[in-house]
Amino acid sequence: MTSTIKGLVKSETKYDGSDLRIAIVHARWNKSIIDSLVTGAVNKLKEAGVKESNIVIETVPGSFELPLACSRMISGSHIQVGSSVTDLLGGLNFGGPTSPKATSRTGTPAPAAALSNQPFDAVIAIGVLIKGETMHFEYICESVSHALMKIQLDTGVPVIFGVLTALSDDQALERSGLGRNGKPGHNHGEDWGLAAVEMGSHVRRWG
Ligand code: DLZ
Repeated sequence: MTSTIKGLVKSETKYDGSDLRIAIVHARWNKSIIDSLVTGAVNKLKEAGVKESNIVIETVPGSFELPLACSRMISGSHIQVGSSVTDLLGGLNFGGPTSPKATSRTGTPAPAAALSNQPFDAVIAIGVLIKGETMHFEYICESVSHALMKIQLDTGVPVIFGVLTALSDDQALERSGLGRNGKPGHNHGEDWGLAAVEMGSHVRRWG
């Protein structure tokens, strides 16, 4: 077996997400890869104890729109934005239209328990940028990564960098857990879910 020095070492601390409220903002470009990453992140959030009703999901067209959405999610977290993951389960329809109020998939109001005005402890920004023939990729990667860093430093709310910057479809497939050539790859969305719980817990402790 080959060993590698690269990658994230699992934390020795087990972080408890049961009191955390987490937002996921994801782009819809390259959606099959996005869906896998979002599912990975949600699975790890729930494994760490984050309640479904405290996971709010918002979508934007492309990665370029992620910073503004994250910023507004943080500043407006006292109002209802996005959809609670509770409403999206049973089909994991993460790409649906955003709604100003959490509503169920049948259009009826979500149960009161799904509504919270607790500020977000962390926001996970998820996008998949795949290099094409123009300079689009470089401009978007550069501006989005800088903007997301600025938002977390300006607000003090952790913004998890869930943007894959892939040079090929294969790289994106491998890093989303969808795999290539029969190998499953690693779903980086799982790491982002864990990072959100760890950073959200740290920030609460740091005050
Ligand atoms: C325009 C564009 C291109 C070419 N590629 C991607 C991509 O690979 N991943 C992604 O998330 N978004 C892409 N976009 C869309 C931009 O992010 C943005 O949505 C539009 O330029 C509108 O502002």
